[in-house]
Amino acid sequence: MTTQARSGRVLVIIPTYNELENLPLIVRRLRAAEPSAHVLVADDNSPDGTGKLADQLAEADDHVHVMHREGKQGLGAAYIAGFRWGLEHGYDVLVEMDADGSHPPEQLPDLLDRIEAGADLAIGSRYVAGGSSVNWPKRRQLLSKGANTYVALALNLHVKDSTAGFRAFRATTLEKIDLDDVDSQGYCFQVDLTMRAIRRGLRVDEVPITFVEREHGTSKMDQAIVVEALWRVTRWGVRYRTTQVSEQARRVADRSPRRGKVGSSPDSGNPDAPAG
Ligand SMILES: Nc1nc2c(ncn2[C@@H]2O[C@H](COP(=O)(O)OP(=O)(O)OP(=O)(O)O)[C@@H](O)[C@H]2O)c(=O)[nH]1
Ligand SMILES: [Mg+2]
Repeated sequence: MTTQARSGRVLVIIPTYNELENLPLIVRRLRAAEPSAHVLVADDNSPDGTGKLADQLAEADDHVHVMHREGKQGLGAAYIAGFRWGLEHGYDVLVEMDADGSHPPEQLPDLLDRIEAGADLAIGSRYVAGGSSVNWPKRRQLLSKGANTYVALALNLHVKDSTAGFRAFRATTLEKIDLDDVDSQGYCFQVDLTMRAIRRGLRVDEVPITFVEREHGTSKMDQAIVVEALWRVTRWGVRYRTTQVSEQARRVADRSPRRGKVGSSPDSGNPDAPAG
């Protein structure tokens, strides 16, 4: 897909924690792939000096910006801070992209094209036709596929790769999904935002991407991230199903001629407010 003139301003947010080797490579590729896009590096005071390197990149290129954060607070918190910065600065499309090369910047134009075609959220998906994972260990593939199957069943999302972290949001999408009460991280952060978009009736499209295992640096993925995802998704799933059942019961009761009308609470039918 060729890069075309964009109808809105695009900000690509790259969260970093110890990505010294990867950051210059990814920024260079990104600037070549989508030259009009701006970049915001959201660094959590990386001990390896990634933040300083980001400053040097920003000095040399007016399309690169840096947000220095106090310490490691998780991927989700870094993205939320980056989204807020982007919304305050008037960007129309905000993109999530890892620094480690797993999300090929050369495929960003495909995501942006999908936004221009009307999507409110475009997800770079490994699990739609044409998508794939390269060099990913079997164990990680199984975990990812298992997580996506569980999420799809528990939350009824109809998205094949709801944990994917390469995605483009319209600014209006982020404004509609109450960033204030998103406090999930890692895998779960991505599921959370996907769910919020879908429950609000927004258009979520999946675009095939080739996910590539990182070559430099180390993964920040750990057991705590998996456990968090499991318990939060289970809680959201129970809440979603409970709301569905009570909605169904209310509809049946409303239709019954013998019973009086069952009162409805103001927030009934609103399964979209994931708690915690
Ligand atoms: N600012 C910030 N960035 C983070 C944090 N944790 C991870 N990142 C960045 O988020 C991106 C994804 O992290 P990875 O460690 O690659 O995790 P992952 O992609 O889920 O897992 P792998 O598939 O093992 O690479 C990378 O750019 C990291 O540097 C954090 O606490 N703060
Ligand atoms: Mg990674």
